[in-house]
Amino acid sequence: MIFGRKNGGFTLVELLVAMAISSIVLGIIYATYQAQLKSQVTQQQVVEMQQNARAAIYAMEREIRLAAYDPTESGVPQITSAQIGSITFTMDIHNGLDDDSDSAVDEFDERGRPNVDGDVNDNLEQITYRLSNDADNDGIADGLNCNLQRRYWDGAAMQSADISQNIDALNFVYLNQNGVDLIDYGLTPPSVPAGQLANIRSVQITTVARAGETARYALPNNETDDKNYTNQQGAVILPAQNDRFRRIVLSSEILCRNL
Ligand SMILES: [Ca+2]
Ligand SMILES: [Ca+2]
Ligand SMILES: [Ca+2]
Ligand SMILES: [Ca+2]
Repeated sequence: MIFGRKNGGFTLVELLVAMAISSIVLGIIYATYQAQLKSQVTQQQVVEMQQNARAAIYAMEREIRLAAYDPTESGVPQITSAQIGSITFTMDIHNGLDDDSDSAVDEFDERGRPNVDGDVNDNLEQITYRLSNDADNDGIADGLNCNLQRRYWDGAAMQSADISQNIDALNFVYLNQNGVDLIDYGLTPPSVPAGQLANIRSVQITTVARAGETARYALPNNETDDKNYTNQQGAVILPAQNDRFRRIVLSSEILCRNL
């Protein structure tokens, strides 16, 4: 006879079995919870990476479309530098004057038209897009800590702001009216020769963005990123990194209306 039965309680064996079962059940619940949490975090990372990459492209699209904007036909605004990993351009969108003497520069006249003056020395009239960590200017990040950087003239000094994080590659292709790539790939860094800058009619931008910069953001199941990322011309702009990060490539072509 088993001692426990006499008291209507549990035997030691029954208790052990019950404990084992409940720990298995708890284990399954925990594993399911962990898996769900992980897939949720992953989805969130992917969404963040996509939003981040789109924001980068959108910001550049909007502003590069204005490159060389020259409402007074002064001939001054232009693309001043067209490299594989950066672009610098000017435009005449302000005159920097305080017309009504209220100590604030007036960006528009009384009829709502932009106040322009045929020069490119006013606020936001000179812009550069480049990577924040790319000393050799090849459009490939020199390390994991690399963002899309916008440099701008504020009317008195150059300023810079990082507008999109974790950008591994930023690639420009400059096309003439026949769709021919104007970059001389023999130059260091590859760029459009000065004499060809005025022939640029459209710009293709391609970015490769990465999700996160620590192992926490790694791909599942020991996967590695062995993809070569290419631009619209089929050229490799970021060779396979063979690390454990997730990446996305986005590309856009901008017609420069003012060129
Ligand atoms: Ca001015
Ligand atoms: Ca004013
Ligand atoms: Ca101006
Ligand atoms: Ca580089």
